[in-house]
Amino acid sequence: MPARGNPSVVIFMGSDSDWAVMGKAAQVLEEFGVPHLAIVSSAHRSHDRTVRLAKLFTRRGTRVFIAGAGAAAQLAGMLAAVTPRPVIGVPLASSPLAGIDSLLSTAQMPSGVPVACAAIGEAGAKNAALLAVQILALADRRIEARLLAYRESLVREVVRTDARLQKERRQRRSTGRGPRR
Ligand code: RP5
Repeated sequence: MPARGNPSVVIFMGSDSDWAVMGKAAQVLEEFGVPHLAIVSSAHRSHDRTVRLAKLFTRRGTRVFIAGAGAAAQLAGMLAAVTPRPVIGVPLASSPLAGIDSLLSTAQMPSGVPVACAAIGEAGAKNAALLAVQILALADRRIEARLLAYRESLVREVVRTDARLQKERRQRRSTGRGPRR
């Protein structure tokens, strides 16, 4: 059982085949310097172990759980049922239904046991990690400062890409080739 340490965030995955996408969540947490663990444990194939691990990490002080799963994705809901900590679900497009199945399975929790549901796939994995960082930032000024710096970097990136577009358009107009976009 991967029970070492006191990670602030634990990422659960239903299968190791989910890692290609869920690794993006781990990467974001790494970038923000958030102690985390990534664990393969299925809601269906290893339900007792999944519940035991969720309870163990709750006792150890894990603040947020992230659950990435595809198909009939019960993983996030199962974690939410056994921990009072926030659970963020990431629906994965690993079945012939391309994530619509896991989106509905993750989002449609009955009243009383909430799961925060991110977008399908890679954007959802990254956003789940960012949302976890935002939750941690409520009680950690250093993480909040990193988050604000990250947000500023997003603005700079938009300004940079807009400046590139404006320059391209000016050049096209001045060479008489007309705007392409
Ligand atoms: C889900 O079934 C997993 O989360 C995964 O997305 C999907 C397929 O799992 P594998 O058959 O690749 O192990 O439970």
